[in-house]
Amino acid sequence: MLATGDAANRVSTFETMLLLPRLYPILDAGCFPDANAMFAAAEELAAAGCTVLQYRNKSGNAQQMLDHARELKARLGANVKLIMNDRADLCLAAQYDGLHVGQDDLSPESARLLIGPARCLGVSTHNPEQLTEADKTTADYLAIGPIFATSSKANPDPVVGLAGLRRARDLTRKPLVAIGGITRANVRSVIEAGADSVAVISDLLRDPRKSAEEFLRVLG
Ligand code: TZP
Ligand code: MG
Repeated sequence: MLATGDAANRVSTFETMLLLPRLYPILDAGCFPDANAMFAAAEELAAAGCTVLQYRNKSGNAQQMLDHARELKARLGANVKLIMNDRADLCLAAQYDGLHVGQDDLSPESARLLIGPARCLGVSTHNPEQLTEADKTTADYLAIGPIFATSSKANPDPVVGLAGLRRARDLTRKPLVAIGGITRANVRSVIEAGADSVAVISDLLRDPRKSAEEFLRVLG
């Protein structure tokens, strides 16, 4: 286990950069009519070349979430790394590659105690103060958002905009994921403002394979 003082040594490790490609799709169970539609979308995203997916479910119970998580892992195989949203317990039970926590979840250090040093840990932030705090932890990457208005999140924090993203870029050397309202039409501006990666829900829902291929083309 790394001591807190070693957090800086985890910054931009080769492993994290490999794990964190430019496109970071989030599979939000609430955006699909049923689980099979979500599994099919996941397979389409993998076929398009996505190598990391986050599983997010704000309304399922633990057993439903674990069943979904295991099915995603079984269908996608070892070439797609899987990140569990919110739940360290389900990250471990489903043997996922990483965990993503927000400001109302376990603290990054508590999450790290549970998932251990080898799994990837991401932390959501919404303003410079939160980002600066998260930067001091053993998080492997930080997320900042919403960059633009989003309808995929209940009670979203205020939009940070591209100016907020540029400021966030100046505050951390950790890999930075931009999230919130990112589409094929605006993704280039998000990368130019300093994001290493973009997390996307809604602009991957309709024809996931084609949409992901178009994102990946723009992202180079
Ligand atoms: N956190 C900040 S914005 C957001 C989350 C989970 C939702 C992003 O979804 P979309 O549809 O890409 O705006
Ligand atoms: Mg959360």
